[in-house]
Amino acid sequence: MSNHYVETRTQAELEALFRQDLKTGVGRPIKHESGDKHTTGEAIYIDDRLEFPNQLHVYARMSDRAHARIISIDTSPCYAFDGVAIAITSKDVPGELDIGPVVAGDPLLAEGLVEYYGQPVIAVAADSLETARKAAMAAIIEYEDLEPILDVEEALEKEFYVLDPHQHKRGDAEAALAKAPNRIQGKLHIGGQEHFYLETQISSVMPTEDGGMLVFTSSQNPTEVQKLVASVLDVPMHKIVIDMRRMGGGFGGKETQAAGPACLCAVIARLTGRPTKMRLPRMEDMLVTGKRHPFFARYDIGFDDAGRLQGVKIDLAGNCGYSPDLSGSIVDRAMFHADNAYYLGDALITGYRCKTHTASNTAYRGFGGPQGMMAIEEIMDHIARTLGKDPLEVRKLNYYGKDERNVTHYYQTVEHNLMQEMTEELEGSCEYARRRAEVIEFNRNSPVLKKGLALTPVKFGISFTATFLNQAGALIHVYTDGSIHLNHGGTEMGQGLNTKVQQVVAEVFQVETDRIQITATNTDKVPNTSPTAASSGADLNGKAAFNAAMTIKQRLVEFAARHFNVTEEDVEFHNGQVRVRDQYLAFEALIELAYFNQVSLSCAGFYRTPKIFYDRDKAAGRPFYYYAFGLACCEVLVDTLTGEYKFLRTDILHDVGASLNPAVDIGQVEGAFVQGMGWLTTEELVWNDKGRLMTSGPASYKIPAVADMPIDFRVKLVENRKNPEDTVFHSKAVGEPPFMLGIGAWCAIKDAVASLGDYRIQPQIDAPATPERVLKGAQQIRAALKQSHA
Ligand code: MTE
Ligand code: QUE
Ligand code: MOS
Repeated sequence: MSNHYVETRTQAELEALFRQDLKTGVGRPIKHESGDKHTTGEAIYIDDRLEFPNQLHVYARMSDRAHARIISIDTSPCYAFDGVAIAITSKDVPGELDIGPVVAGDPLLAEGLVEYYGQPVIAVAADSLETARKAAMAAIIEYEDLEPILDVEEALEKEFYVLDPHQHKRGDAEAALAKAPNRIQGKLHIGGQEHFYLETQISSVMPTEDGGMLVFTSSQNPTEVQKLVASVLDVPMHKIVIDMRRMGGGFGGKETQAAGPACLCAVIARLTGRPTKMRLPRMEDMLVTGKRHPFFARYDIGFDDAGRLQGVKIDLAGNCGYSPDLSGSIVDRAMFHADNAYYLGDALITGYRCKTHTASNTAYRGFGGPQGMMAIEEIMDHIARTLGKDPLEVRKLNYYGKDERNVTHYYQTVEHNLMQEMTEELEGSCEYARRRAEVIEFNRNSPVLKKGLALTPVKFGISFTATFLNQAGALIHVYTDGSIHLNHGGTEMGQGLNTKVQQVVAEVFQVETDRIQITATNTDKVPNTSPTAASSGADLNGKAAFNAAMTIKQRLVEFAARHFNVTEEDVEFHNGQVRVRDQYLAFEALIELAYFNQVSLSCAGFYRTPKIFYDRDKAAGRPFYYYAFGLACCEVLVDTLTGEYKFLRTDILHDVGASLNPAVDIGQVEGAFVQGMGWLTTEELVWNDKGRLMTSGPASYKIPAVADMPIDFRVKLVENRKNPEDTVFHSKAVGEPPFMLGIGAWCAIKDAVASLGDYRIQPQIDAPATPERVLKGAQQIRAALKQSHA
């Protein structure tokens, strides 16, 4: 037996293999890399890891006041419980107390003041979670209550902000409004949304040598956790290693707010010298962590008699909760999407970051974009009802067009706009005109049950608007047996990022994906990474891995040309084999040969997005590398005496450029649509007048279930439209854009209710359109009709 690679196949057999195509390369609908493990339960999440000996469990006692001064904290009663190791307050944090991601504002434990019901005040570590919880509840905390502000409109009125207002401006909106033939105003409340990842926030920390820590965390942002753990411990970042294999869902909720549990564990591990774990029970997770920002929007718009916008003034007030977190960028993204797919004319968009005494709201799929789009989609419906037109006609009339009608209110030109052709395609394939006529006919003969139909577009800007974040790294090793180790700075949260990056590397080396081992995201392999967010995980990390793989491949090509005395053009990789002029050898044979000839088989790759720039002071530039487009047509049946509804059918046409993996992408589109529909229909967050979140579990907070899906659900990806920009294999990002297709569901409900007033009255149906709100909208129209008949 030899340890060396021995070829047993003939040249003819190798050549035949060479001529076949790769089965798992780019563009193939292969299943998720962990799909089997997800379904059998073999996928390892942090809570599934073997526990370290002598490990502590942490429970944080939360504030039960929305706004209060802390008079005193007595933790001595905690120590009466057997198994309690330590009870800490803000004073025990050795380094920096604040863990705010961009600017300060988030103390790890409250100091002197609590600013929301649910804010962690003390943390207790014990040998079981149950003991830690009982002990934490025994501590004595005295408060002096202060007046909380809980309402976003009140905060706006009082100019109670976490950050300053900001504007996007084009032309003279006031003058355009004054001379427009039609002018209307309106208001809209848009609800928040709980992330409801299946795996709650969790971290497990092991103290290592030299004051270091090995941190397992369920985070979209390992580098930021590394930085914050180092900062609360007052050690350099090089002491801290973050390991992140997978999350049981993130959806933006683990972009900043995974850091809290990791930092608390690290502080306790430092103080006790023991390994430490913290996993938030569902209710604690829902009380402590922030959600999607609720928004209050108001508008004043002018349009011509056809329904074409001439000028808009839109105020977008985000309810940020008690601290800034990422609210600066989130409200910015809402403002960037206040146009959605439409040319606004002269525009003044103002974003407010309102402070309330609630948990600090954070990233959530779409990152403010969905809330910004809700305002303009409400405006489209409002124009249609005012003029008595089909809302789709008004939408199409306002689409970005050619020449001067293709520049956004932040001065980016909308290039390669697919909206018009995609609308034509979906209108045809979903038979919009025929079904519109049928819906009108049905409603004429049905006084109580009403059908609604809506076809709504999505245009979503791809890139972090904080331009520096658009960078990524990767690390590839090829071992001497031809197996490949792949690491990159992105994180897997179920979205299929690892599968896609694996396919990219498979394509470059022309080997099947089973030869490529995916490994945990790790800060000591790829440093200084951006969060996996803004839908750009595959765009950025796919390119970084592509660059690393291409470098190794080029070394192999140069080596083979030299070694076999041929030209570089004579060396070709295909389907696991390498052709060297007219000779064939297996990929692993070439790798072994390269190793013996001292060729480096490991490489780090880097990528930065080209072309983008943005000057926030001027509110102008090209913040987005490109746009992703999508459309949904939703049909609903509403009972206008109860407000209940059922979605009958949804047709989606969505643009992912040249798909890296159509199976994963269709899964993303379906999941995002249903999550967006849930946001705008059944997912209602309710706080009481003391600022306590009353919907703190699945019994009172209703996410969509299988039976809430449209009965007939048809999802199609745009064909033959690769991304014209030089993205990884000309694909487009998919993670967030289809979330906003859910707006079609909300518009369909409003369409059904508007039929009560012969489509001439716009019902006020704030989001989420729960049955109660739908019923109120129906009653509003019935009352208006009664008044006009009297
Ligand atoms: N899909 C699953 N299954 N789970 C998730 O947590 N997060 C979404 C989206 N799709 C998410 C998901 C969000 S908020 C983003 S920004 C993207 O995935 C991030 O991954 P990507 O950039 O690799 O697409
Ligand atoms: C979309 C995003 C993010 C974003 C901008 C987007 C995001 C994010 C940040 C951000 C901004 C400034 C920082 C920082 C992060 O901006 O997720 O650390 O200093 O974290 O358009 O998803
Ligand atoms: Mo997604 S909200 O950008 O994590």
